[in-house]
Amino acid sequence: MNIHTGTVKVFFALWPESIARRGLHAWQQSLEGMGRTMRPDTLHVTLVFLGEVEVVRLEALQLAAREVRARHFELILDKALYWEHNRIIYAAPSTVPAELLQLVSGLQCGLAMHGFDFDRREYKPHVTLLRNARCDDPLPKMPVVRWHVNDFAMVQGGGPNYQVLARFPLV
Ligand code: 2AM
Repeated sequence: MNIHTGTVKVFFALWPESIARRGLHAWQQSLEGMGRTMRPDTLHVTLVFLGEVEVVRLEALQLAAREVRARHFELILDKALYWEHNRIIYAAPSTVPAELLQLVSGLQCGLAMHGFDFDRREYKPHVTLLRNARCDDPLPKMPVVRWHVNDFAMVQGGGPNYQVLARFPLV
């Protein structure tokens, strides 16, 4: 917590189950040496990023997220890519499931209705695998990771230490 402002950094994310996490960690191992590897237990897909939120509002934030109704889905991560602008290597789906987009827009609507502000940049689902990466050649092909997404999470922290504060089931 920032003791001066009484705030914590918060975001909503998909937090992988162990099979997907292991698959993503295997990708990280085949990319070793290309950058700083993210701790496997912190791998995630951000849904909505709020940034600093007053600690006294965390309960209201959790209640707002609890009202979101969205369907479970399968997320197929099948490509590793490099973003030069922030020097990360990330895992991404070739096809973004409609349910994922509905979850993000449902969450954004719910948060806005309850007076929370969040980052409104174009949504590009990804899992950051390596930071401070350098990559001149095409990345190796990766074995497909099939992730059964049954819930989403409210997470505190800006890395490297994240804490899952609450989980919300999908229907
Ligand atoms: P990144 O992995 O691409 O950096 C915690 O910081 C998570 O929120 C990370 O997944 C990070 O994405 C994402 N994040 C950080 N700042 C963000 C912002 N301003 N807008 C959207 N997502 C952000």
